[in-house]
Amino acid sequence: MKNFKRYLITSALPYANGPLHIGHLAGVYVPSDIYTRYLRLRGADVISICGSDEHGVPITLKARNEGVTPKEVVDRYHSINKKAFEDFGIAFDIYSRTSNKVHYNTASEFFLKLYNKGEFIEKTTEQYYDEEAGCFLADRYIMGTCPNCGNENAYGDQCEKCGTSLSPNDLINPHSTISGSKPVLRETKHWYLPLDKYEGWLKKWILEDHKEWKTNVYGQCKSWLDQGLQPRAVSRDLDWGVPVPVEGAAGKVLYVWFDAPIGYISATKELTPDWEKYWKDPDTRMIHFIGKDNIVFHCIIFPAMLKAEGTFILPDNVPANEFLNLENDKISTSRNWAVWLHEYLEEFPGKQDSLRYALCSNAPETKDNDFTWKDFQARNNNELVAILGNFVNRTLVLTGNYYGGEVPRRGKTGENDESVIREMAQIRNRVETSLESFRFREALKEAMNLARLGNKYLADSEPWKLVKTDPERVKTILNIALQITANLTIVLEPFIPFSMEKLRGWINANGFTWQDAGRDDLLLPGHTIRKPELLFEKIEDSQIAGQIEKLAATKKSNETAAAKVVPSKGPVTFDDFSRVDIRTATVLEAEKVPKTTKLLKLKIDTGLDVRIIVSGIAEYYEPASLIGRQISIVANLEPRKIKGIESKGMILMAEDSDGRLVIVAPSEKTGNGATIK
Ligand code: B3M
Ligand code: ZN
Repeated sequence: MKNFKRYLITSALPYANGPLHIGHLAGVYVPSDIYTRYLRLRGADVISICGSDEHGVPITLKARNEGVTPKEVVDRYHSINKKAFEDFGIAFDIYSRTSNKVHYNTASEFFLKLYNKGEFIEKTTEQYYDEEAGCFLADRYIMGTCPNCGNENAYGDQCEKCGTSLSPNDLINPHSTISGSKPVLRETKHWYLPLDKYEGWLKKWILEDHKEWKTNVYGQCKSWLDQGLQPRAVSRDLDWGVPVPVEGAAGKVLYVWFDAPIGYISATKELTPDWEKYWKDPDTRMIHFIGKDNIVFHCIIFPAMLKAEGTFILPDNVPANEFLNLENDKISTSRNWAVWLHEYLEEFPGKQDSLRYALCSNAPETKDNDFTWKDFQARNNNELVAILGNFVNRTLVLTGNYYGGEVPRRGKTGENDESVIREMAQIRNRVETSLESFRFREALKEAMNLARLGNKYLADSEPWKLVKTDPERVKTILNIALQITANLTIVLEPFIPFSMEKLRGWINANGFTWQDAGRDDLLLPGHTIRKPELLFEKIEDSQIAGQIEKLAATKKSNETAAAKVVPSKGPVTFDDFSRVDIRTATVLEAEKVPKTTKLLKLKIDTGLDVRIIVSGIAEYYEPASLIGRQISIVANLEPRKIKGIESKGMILMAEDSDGRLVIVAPSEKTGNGATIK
């Protein structure tokens, strides 16, 4: 790998439209913090940048729902989130915000530079407009049916069900999320970044030059690039955001995904007058920590913007994580299905490291993972308390008891002592290799193995028994145990910084660097240590039961709420209804649509004909289980191409409030083509 002079670490700017939860920490901020702390320990020139993303529809929608201004929303959550990061020891050098003046200037200048270089395409197109609310409907202001999977609640920018990225014009039966009305098309002008122009360059830069990127990241990039890139609008008709800084752009702002990544640059400017060396010197290594839903923006769109601008460096790696679930269910702000950081701290005061530890041990690095309270308790009690805490406590207490807190001199060492010293000498290399490849779970495991080694060493050599018969030997054992303890303060610092700070205080040692890890002479004979307190406390069953009950109550209230508020669709005429041709049919063949997770291609006998229908039920039904099964279909729905397959009609399903689908079928067998009325 190239030798870099300095590091620029960025962490995704969270939207300031709600508080932070464990998913944020596990996916983005604990990993970026671990990496930054490690680099700092190495003495590297590193800055860690973050801040609030304060623009975009997520903010204005929240404001509208609460009947307050967007500014009130972002002010509130900016300070809540800034505090939560500080409380959890996420050590950014700056936590800025995209509503700052520096950011407005930086983002406008960036846009203007591209504009003046002729990098944008200016296009007037027809877009949906809400006549009642008097505004264009961008992104999440418009909902409708997903053309890909039939989900009726797809947003104008994305269908959350099948993950397809959409534009409002793709939606079937669109409606405004502001007024609920059916929008009309109106002309409007926007600026587009011609991503297609960068396709060849991006293919080489990512697919050839960055084969080392994590497979989940590389794979997503490849799939985007294989599908071919289209020009992408970088402006929106909204009144909240950075105004488009050119003539004739009244009422238009920069698209939030255009301005937000520029926020990394603005925050650096705010942090240091020397910002250019971090952004423009190719000897800087820039790394973006993000969640998987942000991959395309950080690996394709932002790099294309930077390339178009021409004077900035590009990210060297983008170690995106997958998602964390909570007790087997997707974390969701609207359903309050989350562990909120500020609530955690109220309920487990002072136990930041327990959460950091559990989240890192179980981080969703290669696939989505599940956080459970039981696992959290087990990690705390069986690992932090029983292994690390126990080892440190025994070592420090015995040193206090036997030698008044003075580090004893090592005498003659035997094979077991030597082997422990040899193992310890490997620790730096082991942890470092994992950290450098962004495998933080593995790195933490390696670091904890040193505590395991220490624990076993004490258990095997039993100094508390030997002290009467062989006091010289006990000095050797405790000297080595103290070296292990000192090493732990180095290799565990990136993961559990609060506890390691305490431990450094107890052993009176603050100046170690990463390069010291592995040494067996960190604490010299005669150096004094202090009386320790408990490093970790057990978490009781009753506390865990309390958390589980709280979630059960949330689930229950969501269910009642969902049952109550299934919105009615408003009346249709009998004529309208009878124009829908619903009938029975039988599945003849069923297979998965390649490269999709949700779609099945079904060949069915409708009584009228044999035809193909593509349906989004692959998650709920095995293809083989459907063959021979009777179903109900809308037979006269206009044919539609889905993933290149002509789908003629739609299968009727019942969808519960969790989005689970079941087939609606005649309760007894009837002929194919029987009409349903
Ligand atoms: N605010 C999206 C998110 O929170 C977005 C990240 C911006 S990073 C430049 O998922
Ligand atoms: Zn969809």
